[in-house]
Amino acid sequence: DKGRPIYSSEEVAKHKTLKDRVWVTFKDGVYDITEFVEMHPGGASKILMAAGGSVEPFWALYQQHRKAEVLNILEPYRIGTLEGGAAAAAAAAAAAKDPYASDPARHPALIARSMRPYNGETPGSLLAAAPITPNDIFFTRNHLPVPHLDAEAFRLRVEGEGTRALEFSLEELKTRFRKHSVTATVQCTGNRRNEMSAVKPVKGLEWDQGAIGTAVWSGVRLRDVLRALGSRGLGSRVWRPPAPALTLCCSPVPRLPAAMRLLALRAAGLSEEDPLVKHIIFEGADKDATTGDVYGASIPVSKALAADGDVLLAYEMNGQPLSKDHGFPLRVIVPGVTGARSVKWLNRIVASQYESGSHWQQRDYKSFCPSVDWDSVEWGSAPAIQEPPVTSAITEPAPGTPLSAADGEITIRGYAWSGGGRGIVRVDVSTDGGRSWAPARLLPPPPGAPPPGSYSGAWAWTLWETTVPLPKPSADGSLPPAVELVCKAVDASYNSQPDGVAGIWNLRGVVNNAWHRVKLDLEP
Ligand code: MTE
Ligand code: MO
Repeated sequence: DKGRPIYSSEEVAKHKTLKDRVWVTFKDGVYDITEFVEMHPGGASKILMAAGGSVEPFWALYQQHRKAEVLNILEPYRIGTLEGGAAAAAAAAAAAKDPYASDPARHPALIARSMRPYNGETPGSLLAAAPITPNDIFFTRNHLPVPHLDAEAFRLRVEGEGTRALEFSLEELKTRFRKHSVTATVQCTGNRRNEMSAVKPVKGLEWDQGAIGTAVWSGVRLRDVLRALGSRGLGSRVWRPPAPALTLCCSPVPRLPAAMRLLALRAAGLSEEDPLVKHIIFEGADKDATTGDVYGASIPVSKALAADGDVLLAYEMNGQPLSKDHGFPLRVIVPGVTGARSVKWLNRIVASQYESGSHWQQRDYKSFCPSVDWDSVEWGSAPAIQEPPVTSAITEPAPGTPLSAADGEITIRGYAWSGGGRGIVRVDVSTDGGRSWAPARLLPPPPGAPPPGSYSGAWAWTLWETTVPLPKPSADGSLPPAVELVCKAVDASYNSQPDGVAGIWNLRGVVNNAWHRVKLDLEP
């Protein structure tokens, strides 16, 4: 390395385009790969994501880079040495007194929408590249600083009205209950909010279409844990009917007094018929230092206990322990329900007569008539969003990609997903702003998910693609100046999407499921 110039990371960051030349770093090496960009086997756009920074996070994502040849290809492009290295930057950040200073490092491909708290989405070109979203580029939605929990000391407290409280270590959860895996999409309620604020300003993060992702989640069923609450919580207080009443088949079983019926129900585990339990409340370990509030949400007990509800207390994401950003060591995954209810860093569950009283259950993640504003909103007048409506989006090509009519055709890719486990039966695509349509090809489901169009249990999105002709020059040689790509999906209940945002606009900018439109300039 002797004699090579030393560059700071700020200097490297200035080289992100072919015009400014494309620089990347690997370990302490600085490389000018401008000449290599067009030769990259994965395409120029993929390698340009690493421009101005380290290639290591991207190599970690795509296995094919874990070979010596790849280093041999890189080496001739070396121009210098990186000053200080990444460790120096991390130490400087931690030194600053800031509740977010100890937040984990994030993958540079994520598009940050805010840093404190951190919120970042997956770029379209990576989103629909595979049915399972790699952990490192799965969108992150945090309301508060990331809590740092110790897996050994961790305890999950489970309690309910009229029952004793139970505590489980992570190890107890793993060994006392059967491990279960569910392939499920998590989507933020504010996904695609930027289209709503284009109509009229809304309060919230300016998400594009990437606040969504799909993973194979593994853990224990919430249902199994709640049943343990019922039986273990009551212990010796279990009421048993007199023996003859149960053994004589033809004599009527005596009707139990209400309180005793309840005890009998509890003995068999928590039940939907229990009048004292209507909601299951989840609390996270992330806390607002000024108000003392912790993140919380709840779901109806029917979803929590349903045999086919698949609600998980997950400790793994795609076969790996949960990362810090995604809820280490334990989170809830509520399949088919909006992301806000899948509480991360879970440390308390309460079976209750009431919904969660948290800000996020009561005064957020609700939608209203477009005329309702911040002065007139009555939060209590609308229910908390649980199952979101059917949606779809184009992930490729990205807005701004120039189209060349000479190519003759274009390949369009995207995702479609609906709440409640309703599968996707069809995705329609238009290249003329919605005047004419053709169905797209639905891609095979991710591992563990039922086929497209399934009526229930379709917790994962359906990816789709289609190749369509581009407009041809008319007799006088003229071409439309732009093409408007549009997609819309139909779910297993034949729900479809509204054509525009205006009619579903709401002050928080949530549940935008309008037709997704991408306008692209057309060149000859
Ligand atoms: N859980 C806690 N404890 N704190 C949070 O801020 N955000 C919620 C949910 N669970 C949140 C949480 C929201 S709004 C969403 S969309 C999902 O987590 C996002 O999950 P992800 O960050 O793993 O993608
Ligand atoms: Mo969210």
